[in-house]
Parts: sequence; C-alpha cells; structure tokens
Amino acid sequence: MALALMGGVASWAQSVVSVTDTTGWNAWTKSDLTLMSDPGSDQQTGQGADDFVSAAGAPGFYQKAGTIGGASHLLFRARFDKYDGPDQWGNGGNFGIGMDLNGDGALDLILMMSESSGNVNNRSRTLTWGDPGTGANTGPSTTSWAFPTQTATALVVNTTYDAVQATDSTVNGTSDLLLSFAVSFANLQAAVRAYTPFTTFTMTYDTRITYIAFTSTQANSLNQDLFGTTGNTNSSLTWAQLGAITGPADAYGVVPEPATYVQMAALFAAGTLVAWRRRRCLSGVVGRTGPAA
Ligand SMILES: [Ca+2]
Ligand SMILES: [Ca+2]
Ligand SMILES: [Ca+2]
Ligand SMILES: [Ca+2]
Repeated sequence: MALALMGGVASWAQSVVSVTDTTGWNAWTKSDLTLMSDPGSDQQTGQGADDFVSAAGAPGFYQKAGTIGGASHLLFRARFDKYDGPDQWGNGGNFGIGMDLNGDGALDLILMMSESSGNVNNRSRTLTWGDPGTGANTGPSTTSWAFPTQTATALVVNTTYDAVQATDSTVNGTSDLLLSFAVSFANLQAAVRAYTPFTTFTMTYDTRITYIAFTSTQANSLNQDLFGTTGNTNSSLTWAQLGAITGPADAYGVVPEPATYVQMAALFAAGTLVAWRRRRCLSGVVGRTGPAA
C-alpha cells in the first residue's frame, strides 16, 4: 500500500485487497491506542471455534480496507482458539460486529456474519444487518436488535470469506484460526440509511466508526464471547467500561492519536474529524462525513 499526502494529511491510497492477505492488517485498538486482546476459554457455550483469542505478537482482531472486484470493502479478521480445517469456522455460528456511528457509545447497527451448519462444503455464509432496539444499546445488558428486512448478502470463499490456520499462535496448545470476511461500503451505507436516523450517511475510507465484536449461537443475541473483555456477555457495564469497544477507527481500522484530532481539526474546518467531534458533543444527526480518501 502506498502512503500518499493529501492536503498535508497522510492518507492510505486505495489498493486492491483480499480476505486472504497476510499483510496490511491493522489491529483493533481502543481510543487511547491500547491494543485490544481477548483471553482463551472465556466463551460461554463450549465451542472453541467461537472463542476469540490473542497472544503476544498475535493480536485478536484486525481490519483493513480496499477494493475487491473494483468495489470498496471493509475487511475484518478475527483469531479464534480452534482450527478445524480449511474454510471451516462456524458450523451454525454467528459472528457479529456492532457499530457506533456517532461516537455516543450506543450501537447504531449490527453486522451479523452467519454460517450454516453441516458438511463444510455445503455451508452458506451470509451477512445480514441488525437494527438495535429501544434500549440504551450501550452495553451487553442494554442491547438488543432485530432483523426487520431481509438484506442477506452471500459470502464467497476466497473472495469475501476466508478461514485458515494461524501460523503465529497456538493458544491453549491447539491450532488457532484466522477468520476473515468483507463487506462492501455500498452494502454498509445502504444498511445505515435504512436502519438509522443517519439517512444521508456516506461511507468513505475516512469515515470513523467505533466497533465491538462478539460471537453467538443465535443471530439475535450475544451469548458466546465478547471481544476485548473476559466473560461479561451479560454485564450491565458499558462497552467502554468493559474495554470492549474500539476507538474511532477509519475504514482501515486506524484510530488517530488524541493529539491528531486537534491538529486535523485545525487543517480541515469542515472535515471528518471536526464532524466527528461535533457529533460526539451533541449526539446530533450525522451528515456528510468528510472528504473521500
Ligand atoms: Ca475469548
Ligand atoms: Ca451511536
Ligand atoms: Ca488454540
Ligand atoms: Ca471475551
């Protein structure tokens, strides 16, 4: 990937990317840039394949962005405790990513990756969007969601889905799994506009989103493992109190240093980060989210 200077601010040029990439991934961090991690054996239902893990030098969650088939995509990659074989992960599992789009700590959208059960060669993997309920949605005990419309997108092995053995960790003495999937900017943008008050939301490489990740046995619950904290899948604490939510990451998964906010705000009076800060303060409606990368 080439680093370009655009208007004095470093910005990653858009590159062709793949779920099978071995480089260019950014590990999830909190707002203070602390690396997020997750222990083994804290998932709640006994399936090691659904247990987020991390190890020294082997982060548990990564993100990147770029083009797949000419369309811009977000790519997510998680490390799990148990590797069962090529392209095997869920066997009926659900892997959710919660998104806070305006920095108020409340989830606005759920991206759910689900894998059907049975013979791995016959499984389907799909993406669907969850619409959070009327609760606060600021932590495990206050969050719910439903799937009001069918917007399932099929994932394709080696293109938008990949599950391979990790070569850099063996947590719990067993082989670990790196599971990756991709979602297009267009798909995310349409879901935001359909399910949230942010009806003019535009997804760009600079758009800042904060994330949580979890696994579950049912698509409408969080009952296996919450990434970034030990247990706590029913906690009444907030995502931030649990250390389970990222900082405001751009599409590449990069969270700016706190000082960068001030610096960039001075450079771009109407830019992405100013809009972000304003939204954080006022919890207002998101408008245009800044210049394209
Ligand atoms: Ca875990
Ligand atoms: Ca929110
Ligand atoms: Ca393992
Ligand atoms: Ca956990």
